[in-house]
Amino acid sequence: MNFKTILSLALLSLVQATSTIGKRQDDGSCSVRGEQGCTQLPCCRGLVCQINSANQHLQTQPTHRNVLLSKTKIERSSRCRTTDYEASSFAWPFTAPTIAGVTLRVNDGPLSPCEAALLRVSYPSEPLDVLRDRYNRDGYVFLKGLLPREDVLSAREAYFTSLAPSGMLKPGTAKVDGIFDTEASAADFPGIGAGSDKSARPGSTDKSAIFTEMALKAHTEPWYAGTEDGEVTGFARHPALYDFIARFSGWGESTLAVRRSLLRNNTPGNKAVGVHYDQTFMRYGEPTAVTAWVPMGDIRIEGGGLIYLEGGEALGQEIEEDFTAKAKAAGMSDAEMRNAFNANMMSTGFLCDGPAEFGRKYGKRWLVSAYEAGDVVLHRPHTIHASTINDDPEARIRLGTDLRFVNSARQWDTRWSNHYFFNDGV
Ligand SMILES: O=C(O)CCC(=O)C(=O)O
Ligand SMILES: [Fe+2]
Repeated sequence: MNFKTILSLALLSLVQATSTIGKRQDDGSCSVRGEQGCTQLPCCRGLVCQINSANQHLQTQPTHRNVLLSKTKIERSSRCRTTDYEASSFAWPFTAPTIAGVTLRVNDGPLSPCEAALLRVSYPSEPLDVLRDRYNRDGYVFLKGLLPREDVLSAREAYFTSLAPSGMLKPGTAKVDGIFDTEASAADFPGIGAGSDKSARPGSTDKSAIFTEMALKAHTEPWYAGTEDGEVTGFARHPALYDFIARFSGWGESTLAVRRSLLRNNTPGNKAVGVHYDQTFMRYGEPTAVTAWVPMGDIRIEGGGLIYLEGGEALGQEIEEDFTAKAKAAGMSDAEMRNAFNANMMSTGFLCDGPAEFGRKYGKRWLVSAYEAGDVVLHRPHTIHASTINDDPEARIRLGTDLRFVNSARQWDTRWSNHYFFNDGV
């Protein structure tokens, strides 16, 4: 080898050493170095991922046209390559839609195609053992058509009938459709439970105070909560759901539907629920509660439905164990430990507000779906989930409720025995 060859080989290795961003790792993810440090990014099979300098994927929708902040392009071939481009060449529409031809947005931006996949579908008619195995393995079981569609739609209609005086619905539309009046300000119709500290009343406008009062009242109306004398059962106590959970959990008559629940309006233009697992909010009980997430109406894939982190149950457990080990090492009592757990989270109890950043950090995809009235997803106490921003093309308001079930023969978090009210501290 002559001197010239040695010099060019040395230069080549120097170039490679300084351009290792986007290099494929053994587990198939890319290591990406941005201004905020090194983040794991799942590589896209045959697709182009684009990130800005904060490692966020570029927006893809015309209404959210973005100015590019960085010049990095990552492609997947046998290994990831990086190339520099002029900022101007990155204007919309470069990024491929997330899934099924649409772009899904979360609180911290859009998800790229390599960051999402579909939820696994199950049917209530499948053997219970199969469904339980799936629930334990995946951390969730997505049951198509568990509830009669017409019951779900009547509950939806009742909700929007009582909320209509708030001015949230588009004039001339049917209540059951729950179409948001896009002439109105989204800030006046903030999402219940979408990230207010210690369950504080969300919103800051005068109109939002009126809306949230009405939205709160819906939680105790007979159509939803039933009546104490049992004359009216109420949607939250739907026997088809209760009976299924009693059999599925094996708790039988000890199965208790806890009273506290949140009727969540995910209105177009608002923030969605951040990344969390439910045990954070049920810390005074054993980690055995079952959450039933019940979409109240049809939800398009981009309509603001719940999303689950793939393999997120094991990660939730790891996070919990990590907290426990640290708290024990610090010699904390059980009560101190509970407070410390929540001190590790955000003040809302969320692990993080932004699902995109969270998924990239752990190199995991978000599992997404469209939902139909009658579907129910059951999830475990440590299953990590969040929701997407509601970008429904018709501005359909995403309504859902999360109903929780415990084994009353065991220790459970009795703070959940009251109806939800603002600042209830749970
Ligand atoms: O409906 C939502 O956006 C959040 C629901 C949730 O976190 C749950 O069901 O546990
Ligand atoms: Fe949750």
